[in-house]
Amino acid sequence: MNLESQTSAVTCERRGKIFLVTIDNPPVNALNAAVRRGLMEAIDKAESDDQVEAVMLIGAGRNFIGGADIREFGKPPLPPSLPDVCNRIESCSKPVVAAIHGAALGGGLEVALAAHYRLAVAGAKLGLPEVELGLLPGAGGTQRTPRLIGARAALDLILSGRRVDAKEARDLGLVDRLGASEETLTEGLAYTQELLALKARPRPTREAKALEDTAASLAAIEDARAAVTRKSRGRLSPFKILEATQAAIEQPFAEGMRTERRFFLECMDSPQRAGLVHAFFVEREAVKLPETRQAAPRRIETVGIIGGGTMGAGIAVAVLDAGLPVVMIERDEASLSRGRAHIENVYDGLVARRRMSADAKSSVMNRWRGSTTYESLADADVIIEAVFEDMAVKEAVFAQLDRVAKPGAILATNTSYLDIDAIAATISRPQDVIGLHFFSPANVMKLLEVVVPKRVSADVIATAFELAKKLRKVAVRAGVCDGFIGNRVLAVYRAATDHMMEDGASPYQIDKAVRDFGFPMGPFQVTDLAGGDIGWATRKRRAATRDPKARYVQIPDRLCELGWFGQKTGRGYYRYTNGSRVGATDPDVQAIIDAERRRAGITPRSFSDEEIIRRYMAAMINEGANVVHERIALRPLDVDVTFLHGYGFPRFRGGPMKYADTVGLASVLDDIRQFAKEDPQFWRPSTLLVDLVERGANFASLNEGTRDE
Ligand code: 3H9
Repeated sequence: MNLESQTSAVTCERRGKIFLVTIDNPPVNALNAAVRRGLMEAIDKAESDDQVEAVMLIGAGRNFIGGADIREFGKPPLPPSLPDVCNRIESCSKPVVAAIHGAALGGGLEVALAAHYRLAVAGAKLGLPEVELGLLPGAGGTQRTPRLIGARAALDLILSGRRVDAKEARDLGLVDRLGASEETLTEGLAYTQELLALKARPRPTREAKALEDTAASLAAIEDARAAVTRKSRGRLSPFKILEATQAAIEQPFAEGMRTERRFFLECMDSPQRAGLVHAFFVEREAVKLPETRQAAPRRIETVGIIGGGTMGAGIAVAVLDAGLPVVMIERDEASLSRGRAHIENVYDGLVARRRMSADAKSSVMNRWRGSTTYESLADADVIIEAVFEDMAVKEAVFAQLDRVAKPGAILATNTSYLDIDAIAATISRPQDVIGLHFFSPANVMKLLEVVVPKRVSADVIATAFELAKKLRKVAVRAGVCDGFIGNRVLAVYRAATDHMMEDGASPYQIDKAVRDFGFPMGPFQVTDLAGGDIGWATRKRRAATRDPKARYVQIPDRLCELGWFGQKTGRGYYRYTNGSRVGATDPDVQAIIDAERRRAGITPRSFSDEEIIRRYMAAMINEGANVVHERIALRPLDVDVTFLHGYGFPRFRGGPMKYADTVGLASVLDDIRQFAKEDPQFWRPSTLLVDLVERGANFASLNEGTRDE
């Protein structure tokens, strides 16, 4: 018999003695106010219906429940709260079963944990990923999970945010039963029938006993605290997770729930939460573009790669990992076998670390084919060139591609600064030419700048985004200019960094200030890692066109002239002894800096860490604004995503443009105007920044379609 449903987000139906409650709130069944209300009412109904003996919760569509509704964060809370809903489910006088498929994440898993019995089918993903959003599980997750599976396992889940599959969930004790098939409804109903036949009673998780060994539980907290202190310095929610879990050990359930709530609200109010939620949404917004909306992608079944150097091999690994076949072209057999060796090296590393079997490696390598003739690319749907960064070399490659590629094949260049409009103009099919700017190592780095020349067709752009998805990359649309979004902005804040070094801050102080801000490495450590010779080559290339009035710091050139290119030569800004990858400060570098200051007639002054960050960020934000103003980035969010995934920008700050909104654009502009008094040539406020400040607006207002607070 069908019952009237309470809300369309939660529908109820009686199946014999079982009250079937379906959460149906596309796309991921997030627990918005309507779902919460619906769940409350469903339990009330089940309880008051004499014919009902058990309740079963299930999700419609591809997931059980994707979590609390992130779009409600930062808005006034609407009753009932999720902890109240979970408590209501747990206190139901009839057994409640959660039948889980797809995602049961965050609040979704908390709902399942409030049920009395849990079944999961293959393909289910269970987890408490709140920490990724700067939160802690706030609907009993920190109280019920450790009671159910013990403090150590619970902390591992909650602090990592990792998702576990159905089998691991069963092994951990998070679920009681694995479905024999993927038919969640059938499996769930059969399990509930079985429980009824056994006269199973409600079994509140709050009464579970996994925390009984208090000493062992507290030891787990201390171990986790040591790891958090090491890895998550400056972050709020991991520390609050520790405290809330400790409360589960030391406090009665109801008091522990109040403690959890207090910490949850504290995290909710933090700028870190706002930054992380911003990052979550902008990653999804970045792929929503006029072109991806209007055009369907072309087919991608085979990828051709020209060049087997570090970049070409890295791209090949990314493509092979996505399950696609690769045809690699090199100029001769020797270069081809070097290319193959580069790829095999990556997989051999995985095999050595037991992250891949030898069989899996050979089956991946079976998808790789090498050739020294362009004709072998005749069947490729996408061809990516990763040859030497030189216009004449690239043009020669594109002439060959024009000759051999099949009609409709996408011809991509991995250039990091060359004019792609000019490359496209040299062949007969400019509509098929696009930039795919991978970051090194290309099989590891998440960012892919999709660089859009003027004449490219919309379906090529859509295909590039589709390819990025297959490669599990985060793609950002960028326009053509020297450096596109990322490297163009980098060049500016890197110059500001060199100015500070020449004016009196040591590279070591700057690196530390930048790390303390949240970057994994400072700018000089990055230079040492990437190789100082790369920037040196760029500087030489630009020397002829550099504005003679622009300030030019020569310290990096002095180091390069000595052959100090960083880690690979054992010396750079730091000294690397015995192959160490951790550098030591170097008095010789300091002496070179001192000499350069004297040569430039600069009396060094001291910088506070705070001033270093203000200058570093002002330079980044100002050029980010220029990039948006010139439509190299369509929206500020594209700059944010670029920096989050290609440049180690601290995710909890949301990206440079979000950070600018957080500190206030007027204050950033004030800083720039202040700095301009010493160097008006370098510090020129972006027209867009000035305009936004005059209008009292922020960057978020330009992120049409995103949900910033
Ligand atoms: C929490 O639960 C707090 C509680 O402990 C305490 C409360 C008191 N809300 O990723 P997709 C949207 S914190 C609102 O492309 P997929 C997403 O923006 C939450 N919207 O799909 C996108 O919208 P659009 C803990 C959400 O199939 C669309 O759904 N939970 C939410 O690749 C499709 O998303 C999490 O952190 C949400 N919770 O992956 C889980 N989730 O189409 C976060 C998604 O307009 N979510 N959307 O761009 C995920 O991990 C994935 O989205 C999921 C689906 C695996 C669920």
